[in-house]
Amino acid sequence: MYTQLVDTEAKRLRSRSELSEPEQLFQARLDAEQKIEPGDDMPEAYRRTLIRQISQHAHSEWVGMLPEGNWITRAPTLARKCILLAKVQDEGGHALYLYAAAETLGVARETLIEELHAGNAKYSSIFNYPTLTWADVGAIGWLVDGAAIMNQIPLCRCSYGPYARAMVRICKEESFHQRQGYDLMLALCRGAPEQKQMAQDALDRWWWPAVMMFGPPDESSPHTAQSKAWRIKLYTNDELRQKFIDQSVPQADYLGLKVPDAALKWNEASGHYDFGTIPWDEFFRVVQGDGPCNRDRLDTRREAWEGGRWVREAATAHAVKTAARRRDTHATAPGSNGVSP
Ligand code: BYC
Repeated sequence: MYTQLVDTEAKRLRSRSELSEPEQLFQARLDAEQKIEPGDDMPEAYRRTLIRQISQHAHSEWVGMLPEGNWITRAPTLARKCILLAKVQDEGGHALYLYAAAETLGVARETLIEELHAGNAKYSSIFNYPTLTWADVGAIGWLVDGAAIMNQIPLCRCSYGPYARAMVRICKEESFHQRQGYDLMLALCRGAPEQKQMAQDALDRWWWPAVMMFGPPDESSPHTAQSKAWRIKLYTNDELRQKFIDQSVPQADYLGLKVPDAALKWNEASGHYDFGTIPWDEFFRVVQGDGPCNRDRLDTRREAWEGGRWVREAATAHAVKTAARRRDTHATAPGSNGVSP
């Protein structure tokens, strides 16, 4: 019934008058800020865009457990270990809500995971960088979760109901993650000079990758215009990036750390920070699979999937047996429709 709304050849958003009648009706629902639910009629391109974005988001959470998980055994105190363990478990939970949200669009979780393991699915570029010191755990919480919240708070109001609802809980947890990261950085910055230096080194390495998490610049983002029209995205990549920089620079000042950007300067007229050249070549290299840890991340996920196969099989067998036992008990219970004792 629907034709594709995006002219992918020209990357041009079709004007309202070019839409078919069902497409116009669908757009009117979005413009009225109505939520779209799983059983609703929707253009095929809207459905595919959501599967693409939600599954990439789920994979990011899933792979995103690895850089920090690497530090659980080496956290410096019991309290820090418990906090980090809880945070990494949360990320696993986020992946599960998001895979479930994607499944409401008619795609199986196993198919999405196979695509990830085959190297055909994207996940956030940020997780292809190594965590070299304990301070990296702080930098990830502060900057990576900080960037994630900036991007994800608007998603709580996006047009697809299951995605928007999943994001509400995810954002609450991300907010705790961001605070634990900043608290960790603060402890290091108030500690010995060597600890402060470790925090500065982590900021130097994570700043630009975090700035690039928001995606390519608006002029080279193929999906933003259509995703905004569909109210999947409420802000562009550059708008969110600017908000993130404006929020993070005073936080770095408070820590007594220097953001590694010589061109960074408050612009009184615009009310925003001006910033230097973003290393986009690096971003595209990482997204295309050639970052410092891309191969390692996928190998680890594949090994975990294979290593956990017996657990999935045992859990499934247990569920089948339990269901059969429940059916038998029900069938033989007095007053049931089964055979009376
Ligand atoms: N990395 O037209 P664009 C977390 C791809 S998890 C890799 O702007 P769109 C956390 C993009 O997919 C954080 N690829 O696309 C977890 C597209 O490729 P395809 C994850 C990227 O979708 C654990 C192409 O570039 N957050 O916070 O309109 C521990 C063109 O881009 C990236 C989400 O997933 C990237 N950074 O906008 C701690 C949020 N950026 O599909 C923390 C939900 C772009 O054409 N997702 N690409 O092959 C979104 O909001 C949007 O999908 C994006 C990209 C803003 C990311």
